[in-house]
Amino acid sequence: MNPYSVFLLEQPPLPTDATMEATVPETSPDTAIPPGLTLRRTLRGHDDEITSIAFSPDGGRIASGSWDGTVRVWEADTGRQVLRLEGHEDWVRSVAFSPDGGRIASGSDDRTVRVWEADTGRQMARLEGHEHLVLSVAFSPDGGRIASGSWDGTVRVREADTGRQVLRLEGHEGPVWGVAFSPDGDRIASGSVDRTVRLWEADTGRQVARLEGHEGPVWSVAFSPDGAHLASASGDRTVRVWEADTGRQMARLEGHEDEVWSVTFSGDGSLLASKSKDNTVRLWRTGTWEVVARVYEPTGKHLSLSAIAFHPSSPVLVTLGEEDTAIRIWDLDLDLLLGAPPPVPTVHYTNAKVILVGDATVGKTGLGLVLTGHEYAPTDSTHGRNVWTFDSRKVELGDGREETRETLLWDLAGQPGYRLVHQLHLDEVAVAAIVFDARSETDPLAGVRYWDRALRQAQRLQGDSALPMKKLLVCARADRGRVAVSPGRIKALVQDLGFDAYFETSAKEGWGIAELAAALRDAIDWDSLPKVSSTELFQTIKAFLLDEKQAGRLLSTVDDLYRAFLKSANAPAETDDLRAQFDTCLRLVESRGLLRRLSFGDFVLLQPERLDSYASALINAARDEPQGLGCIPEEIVLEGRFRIPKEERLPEAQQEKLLIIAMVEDLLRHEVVLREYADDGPLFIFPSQFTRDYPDAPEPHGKAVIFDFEGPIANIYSTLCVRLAHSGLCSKKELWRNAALYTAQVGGECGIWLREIEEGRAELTLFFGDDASEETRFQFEEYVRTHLQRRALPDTITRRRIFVCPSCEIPISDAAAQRRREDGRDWIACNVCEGVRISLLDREERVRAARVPAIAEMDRSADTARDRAVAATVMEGKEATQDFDVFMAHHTPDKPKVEDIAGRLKDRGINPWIDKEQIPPGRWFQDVIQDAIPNVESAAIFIGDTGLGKWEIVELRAFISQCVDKDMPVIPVLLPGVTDVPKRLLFLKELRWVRFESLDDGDALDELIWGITGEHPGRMR
Ligand SMILES: Nc1nc2c(ncn2[C@@H]2O[C@H](COP(=O)(O)OP(=O)(O)OP(=O)(O)O)[C@@H](O)[C@H]2O)c(=O)[nH]1
Ligand SMILES: [Mg+2]
Repeated sequence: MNPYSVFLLEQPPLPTDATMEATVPETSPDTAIPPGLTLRRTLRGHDDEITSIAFSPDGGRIASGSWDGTVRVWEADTGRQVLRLEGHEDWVRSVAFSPDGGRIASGSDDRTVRVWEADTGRQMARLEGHEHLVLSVAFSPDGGRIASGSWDGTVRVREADTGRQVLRLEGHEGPVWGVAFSPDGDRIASGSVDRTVRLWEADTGRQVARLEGHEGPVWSVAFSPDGAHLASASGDRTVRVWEADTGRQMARLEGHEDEVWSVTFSGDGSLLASKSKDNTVRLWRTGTWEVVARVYEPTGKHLSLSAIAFHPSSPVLVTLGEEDTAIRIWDLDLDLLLGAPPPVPTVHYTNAKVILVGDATVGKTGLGLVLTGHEYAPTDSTHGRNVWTFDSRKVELGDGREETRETLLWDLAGQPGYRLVHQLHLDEVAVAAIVFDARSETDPLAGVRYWDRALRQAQRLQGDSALPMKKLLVCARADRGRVAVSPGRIKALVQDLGFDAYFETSAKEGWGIAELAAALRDAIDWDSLPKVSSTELFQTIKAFLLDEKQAGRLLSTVDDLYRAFLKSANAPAETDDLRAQFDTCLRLVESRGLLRRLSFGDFVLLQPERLDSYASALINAARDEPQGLGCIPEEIVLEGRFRIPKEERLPEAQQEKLLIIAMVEDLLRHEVVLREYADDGPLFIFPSQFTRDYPDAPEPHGKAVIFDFEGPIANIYSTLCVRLAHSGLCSKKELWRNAALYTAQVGGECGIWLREIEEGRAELTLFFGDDASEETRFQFEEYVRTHLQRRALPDTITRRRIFVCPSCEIPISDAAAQRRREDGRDWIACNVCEGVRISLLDREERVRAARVPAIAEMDRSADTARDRAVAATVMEGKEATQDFDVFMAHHTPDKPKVEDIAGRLKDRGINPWIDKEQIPPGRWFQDVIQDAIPNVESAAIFIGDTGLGKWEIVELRAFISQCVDKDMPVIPVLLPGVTDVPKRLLFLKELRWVRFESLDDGDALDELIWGITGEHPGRMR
């Protein structure tokens, strides 16, 4: 969603009165009113676009909020405007009726929620407290409370009468755009830019579930009337339907061709309506999730996130019409909508992902081949991964519908270098087969535990919406001789790790293959997997993309791919929407891991597994670094001067460069690597690939706390090293394979030492220099603990405090310390040193000024450092592909300021076109623009206190109209010192502008980035 996109201003005239009659769109099959809907009435009156509408509980009235700052109340029957609620000092974004119809709540950019008497329009309350825009409001079903979601990332729950805040729901990592109460009032759902939906206990504010799955911001959430389901609308162009109890994702609705802005259920639960930026409202039949109607409703310039509403009890729908300036009331013919076959056929499918994991050379690829119907053939070690179709069939659903069930088999390379990388591919797995080699000379079962833990950890990261996963244990290459492990040990392992079954196989001889294939098939619980509703066109595009992939196409621009699609055998005739549909499909296929859009140059990588092979080669190269420091200069990396198996190397240098940049971006994003400046330029450091051992182990001086945990150790350790280095609490001093030493900003040393106890289980010892303050120790430990809680298996983490005599450094036994503490003593005498008392106080007890640990701050600082490193890499890609994001138009005297902002944009990975916009003497401004326009995605017009210089109004208008033709956002930017758009440029006010209070105004920069990319940075400050 880009709030800055220009849809108006096709011609230069100054803005006119918004109440004008809108032109009736020409009727084409796309814009015609679909059968089953009758337009009853259109309500007009707001002075600007409408953002939100709500029906009163008796269906008699409609409330609407608008950019004009007012809430209006209308009689549904007559269309008469009965009230105009004034008081908000900024745009109104959301409205809600109380369940008894007596009150209306509204949320606004003025950071308040107001409560109004619905009959008289009297303002009853003004609820303050949110630290930023209020984006959504909802009444509890008993009318006693109001929940509001805000840009500040919180949901606040307040008493509707007194305004007293009763709960503050914290957890989202970005603005909260959607909030809803469950019909029984027990739960609150919220959706955020952080891509999650969360469920909270309405009484206590406890977060009960985190629903993961969306790949874009969540703009709106709605419960079904029976409370069983929850729907969410997202910038990823899908609607998802979740089981409200369990958080399981039930359905994924594809079809919209742009961001989906709002969802709501009809009063009887039979329909779900969704509104999208693609200028349509779609009605879906619940349960079967078929589109039963598609209404053409072009949107306005701005976001409208609660812009559809059903009558609570009658078949009536209201939408926003005339580019969000009017309210349209529709009568629905439910018999027709629900009874007749849908006008556009919906394609139903379900995907299942089956993975083969295990150590290198255990026989995964051999199995993969024969399981997918290929002949057995000897294979080399895999680089990256293979993805095969294991099974694809159509199933009758009984009600005339048919579903395609497709199972993909992923064979992940097992070499150690991939362990870090594969952790990223273990999501949404329905069945995992962990493979081991019967005849391994060492311990054949060693890798099994590792992969089991890695899978469990990946499940955990997917929150409460993780799929239930079945696990099979598979012994491969059994033809090579008797299994070197006793049946008893295998049985114990199967029980211990909760495998669903055990198989002995030989791909070569075909032993056990049919049984394993049948077991894999049976293990898929199709009903538990999200059902996808999609369109035939999307299926055609997807099939084309997969064909291109199969044919070995590697890297292509979206344009080239699209052109190839148009020429392909099954391509439909080109329409205005086809390109948008194609782009949407690219995203949908990407979300299955089958291709990757690069963050620069409009490129699509059709073989994303190539990223894995390069990543693994790089990780190995770092490990082989002669000094054992796990690092490698950026320059060498970007030029591909590290060892890669010959058959894996891309033949073409330019393509390789782009691939490497994308690969580094991934590694930085996942914090597998640190980017640091050394004397001779930036370096990449892989903490997990250090080979040097920590010399002071096993007894580092100042041992204080030991954590014991299970999980993917290399990942946990390297991300901890990376994040601590960027936490702002301390800076990195030295790294070893198994230890890291930091210096706290306020002085004092802190260290971690890792000891692997067995595969997947480790001990992490924290130690401190004598000069480390209590507060530093406390925060350091808190940070490590939080990190482990996030990344290790939570029920495996234990903590032990070590008490050491300050004089002789001999530790006190755990039992002794515990006994003393149980006896109520906070000290113990040293056994060795006469008269020395050892304090037994721990953690908070020792920190006198018990300040809340600044974990959130440290986290933010680590996130920022990561994002900067990622941005620097993305900029490399943008430079290599001459990919500019924004044309920075400005007047020469403002250049220093504009350059300053340009620099800040670069730090965030946005590539500005700044050096080329200088208008050489004698050249028409128009010509320069002509050069720039094809190369940029958006334009920012900087207005300083000296005005616009050469920017003459006519030219500016011409420029803007060109942007309109290209559907390119234009963002007027007011530089510091300018408080308003100058009079003679008043027409710029039609556009949404950004104002910098000072050059380091972070909010303004976020807004500008939002305008440029269409994606809100989603971060709160
Ligand atoms: N005797 C015998 N050899 C096999 C069988 N399956 C695979 N192999 C051979 O064993 C070696 C390793 O097998 P792969 O399937 O490539 O091993 P992998 O688990 O995919 O290993 P990575 O790709 O490195 O993770 C290869 O030389 C295969 O040809 C089998 O059933 N019997
Ligand atoms: Mg293999």
